[in-house]
Amino acid sequence: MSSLLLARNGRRAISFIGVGRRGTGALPGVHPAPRRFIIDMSYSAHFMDFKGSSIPSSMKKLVVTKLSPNFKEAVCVQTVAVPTPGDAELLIRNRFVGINASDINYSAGRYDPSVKPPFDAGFEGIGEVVGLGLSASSRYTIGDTVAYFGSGAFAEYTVVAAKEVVPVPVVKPEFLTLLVSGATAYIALKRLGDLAKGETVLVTAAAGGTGQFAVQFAKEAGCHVIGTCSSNEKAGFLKSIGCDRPINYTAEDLAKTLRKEYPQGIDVVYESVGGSVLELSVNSLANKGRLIVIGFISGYQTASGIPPFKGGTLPVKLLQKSASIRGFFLPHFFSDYRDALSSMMQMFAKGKLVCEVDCGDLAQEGRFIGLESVFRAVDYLYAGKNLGKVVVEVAPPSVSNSKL
Ligand code: X1H
Repeated sequence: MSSLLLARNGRRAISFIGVGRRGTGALPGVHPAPRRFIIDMSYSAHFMDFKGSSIPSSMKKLVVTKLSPNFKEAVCVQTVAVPTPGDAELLIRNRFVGINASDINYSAGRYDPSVKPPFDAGFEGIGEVVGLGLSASSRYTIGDTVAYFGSGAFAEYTVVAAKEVVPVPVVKPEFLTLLVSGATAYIALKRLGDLAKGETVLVTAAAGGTGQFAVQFAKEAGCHVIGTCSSNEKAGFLKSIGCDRPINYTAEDLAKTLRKEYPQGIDVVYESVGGSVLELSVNSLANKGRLIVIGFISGYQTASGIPPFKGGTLPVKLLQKSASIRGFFLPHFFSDYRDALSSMMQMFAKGKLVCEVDCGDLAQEGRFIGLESVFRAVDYLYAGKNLGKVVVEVAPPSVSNSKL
């Protein structure tokens, strides 16, 4: 416990009162009482270790101040005090944060309509533990490298419950791709896909954050994989990760290609676009086909968040093919999460999983560095420019920690 101190650099006074040998009052022959500290109990739940952490007194974070699917209108950068972790919590210095299409569903208040702004934005981060509560210290210590899936990630520092973090061997953005994007593909295909060897799988937005994983997991299951994308460069990437038939829909007609090359239909669709792409996907299903809705990005920027869908004949279409449409929302599959992550981390360690990261190196204003660039990164994703998972580098690596 001696390395755990009751203070944080420059922010909290060390809260003890020393009694005993202080001063000059000891009488000859009378042994003074041993040095004893009376701890200010108001800090007892917050054993902070600032050894090498150099935590500043204030930090920047992104806060939703007004509900809107327009991220720039909804969110502003605020300078606030660095938060203090509670007993079972960790204070994490974020090194990278992940951008998700759903960041704008969150900023529009769609996750929980009863929650009113202001609230913190961002779903996922990776970085190092720089402070922790007493009971969290049984499993974690300062300098541990961790990733997490939770709210308030768009900040220089985030407090996260210790039970919600995943230890990672190093702070690499590749690990960040697994938390939401990878886990969504892994669990959705495993639980809802019912994939069998030799089946045909269509992945829409296949070169995006989650699509890249769906392609690889469907290949792993022995399926023939078709992937849609918007450029030849992305089609080349899809080929490189094993996609059998990349379709650049800006160069060839998706409906025609599917009709011509897959007359028997598609067994499983991993669908994230919505609207006309969802309609086409439903119409392309094979007998006993399964369509998994993991999102519908084409609607998110609208007021309702829902793209138009001509579903009038849907019951007939599903019945005629004994087909089904299933929705997937990651927090509902909490019990599958740890297994999914450890399996994906092992695959990555063995070089069997590509986790493509797009930090905006080719973006107009360059690499996404610093929290302010979250705005650009969200625009970049919605412009369909990313190849792989969009990641923002919040801060440069800290020199004190070699694992970074
Ligand atoms: C409690 O269940 C949910 C599920 C989804 C609460 C909110 C949502 C949500 O906002 C999402 C969402 C979340 C994750 C994801 O990968 C995709 C989507 S799409 C979506 C949504 C979009 C527009 C709406 O009007 C409602 C939900």
